[in-house]
Amino acid sequence: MTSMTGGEAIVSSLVAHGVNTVFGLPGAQTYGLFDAFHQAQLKVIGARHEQACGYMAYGYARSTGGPGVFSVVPGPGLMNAGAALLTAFGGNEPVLCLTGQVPTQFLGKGRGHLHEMPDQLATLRTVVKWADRIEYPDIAPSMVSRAFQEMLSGRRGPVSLEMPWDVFTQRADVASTKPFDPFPAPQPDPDRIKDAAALVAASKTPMIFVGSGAIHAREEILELAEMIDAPVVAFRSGRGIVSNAHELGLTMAAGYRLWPTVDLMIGIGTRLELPTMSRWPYRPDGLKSVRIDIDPVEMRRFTPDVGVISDSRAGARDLLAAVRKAGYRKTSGRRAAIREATAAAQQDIQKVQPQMAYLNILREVLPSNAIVTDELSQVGFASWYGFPIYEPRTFITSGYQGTLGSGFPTALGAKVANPDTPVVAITGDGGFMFAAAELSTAVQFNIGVVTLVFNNNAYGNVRRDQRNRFDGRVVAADLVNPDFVKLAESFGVAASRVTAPDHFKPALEKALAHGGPYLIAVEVPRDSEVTPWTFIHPARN
Ligand SMILES: Cc1ncc(C[n+]2csc(CCOP(=O)(O)OP(=O)(O)O)c2C)c(N)n1
Ligand SMILES: [Mg+2]
Repeated sequence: MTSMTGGEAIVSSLVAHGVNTVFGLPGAQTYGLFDAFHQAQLKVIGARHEQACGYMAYGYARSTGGPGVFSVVPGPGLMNAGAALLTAFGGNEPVLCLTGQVPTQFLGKGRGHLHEMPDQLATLRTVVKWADRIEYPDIAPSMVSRAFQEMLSGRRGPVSLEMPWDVFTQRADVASTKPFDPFPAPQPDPDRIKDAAALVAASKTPMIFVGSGAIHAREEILELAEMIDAPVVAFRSGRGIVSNAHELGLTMAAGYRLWPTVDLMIGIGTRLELPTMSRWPYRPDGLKSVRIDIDPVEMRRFTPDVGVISDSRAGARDLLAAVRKAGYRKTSGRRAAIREATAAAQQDIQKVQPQMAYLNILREVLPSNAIVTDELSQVGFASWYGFPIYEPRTFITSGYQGTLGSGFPTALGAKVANPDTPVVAITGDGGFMFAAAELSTAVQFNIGVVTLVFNNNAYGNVRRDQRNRFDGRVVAADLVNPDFVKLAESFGVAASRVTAPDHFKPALEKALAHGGPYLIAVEVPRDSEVTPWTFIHPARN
């Protein structure tokens, strides 16, 4: 037993779980926590808005595969971080949010104490996987262990702990932290595996879909794909599990060309958004389906012919063994068809200009392990299929949340976690400005992210939709912007301007060589972009 404050008890538990970096913005309730961060010599990255704390923790988690931790004040601070928590929830990322509460004596009274909200814990529980309150210092170690267990078990996700204001500085005797083992994952049911293998054996043209839940199963998945000549398609978070440099690692644009011929889809650790939600407009006749997922609820959301509820690695491993035993007769010409689909897609997507001109240069200049974050923007959308990815965790998007404003702060968090890896944020002028104040954070902590701001002086995607669908009427979609180069320079961030793809390569090389934070403002005439949607949602324009 050691005498500790509530804040110190939380921090000693974080340290026991291997945490050495936290993102945070302090306030009255959390002074005791931040002082404990300081005393424990954690690296504390401050920010100019709570959304950035949450997104940085998300970028940290996604790029490393380990937990990202952030702290914000309760109420408004927490709500400011809400979009980032939702993003981590959608992306199944282990992000721990530490926040405060009103003092114990005011809990639940509704007196209107500083930052009070009607039922913070209830609100939190609707946007994270698990949340609880630490009411006394001595229960902090077991609560923190529980938080890590929840965040890292099964389908991963964000969690949150709140502590009343007075408890952060209240002293008690606290026992040392014992991390909890993750909850055991369900083992693949051998009968289901046999049924799945039978479907695979009967299939001539299988296609594998992967999501972030399959990242740790990449070796088994590649072996399975090679054994059955199946292309492996990822939408966003599963990209890089099978490299786009591999013949069987397909972008969605290439995958869609083969889709009409597919007779079996195998989903591993993925929601199957592309083939089963509104994106790909039809399902081939007679299509069979197999899913491997650790989350049983997924089987209810889209019920496959055979569902295996297990960790993706264990499931892929057992399926591989069962298919090997059952034997698989490859269809002659399948590899050639896959190669042709990739080549044809590669040619077809070049019409998405000027986005592809920029993306081609970006890929040519960046090393294969560089980390890129996107924004919902004309270049960001095109990057989903037009920017080849070679390693998992190197392409960080906001997933199905599509949270505008996430890209730049997410990149900052990824760079904090990977200081020696080039990190580039692809943003639009609209999305970048959500968190432009974090240029200060980049300077203060020397976070060398290269930010590309594609400036079309509009919420360009909204503008196109409005023009196409509402008789040309545009509302709240045009933007008046600062001079982005001057803006960056005024923060102390080096910057340059590019007005055509021809000038992009030297500017990018210079930015990467600079090492510190850098912004490239790419001027793109309004409405000049070819729609990127053709290859994401073939039925819309
Ligand atoms: C938090 C949030 N607010 C609003 C939107 C709706 N939205 C999607 S794309 C977009 C416009 C993006 O503009 P910009 O970042 O400039 O990219 P562009 O399309 O112009 O390249 C908006 C407002 C969103 N996705 N997320
Ligand atoms: Mg724009």
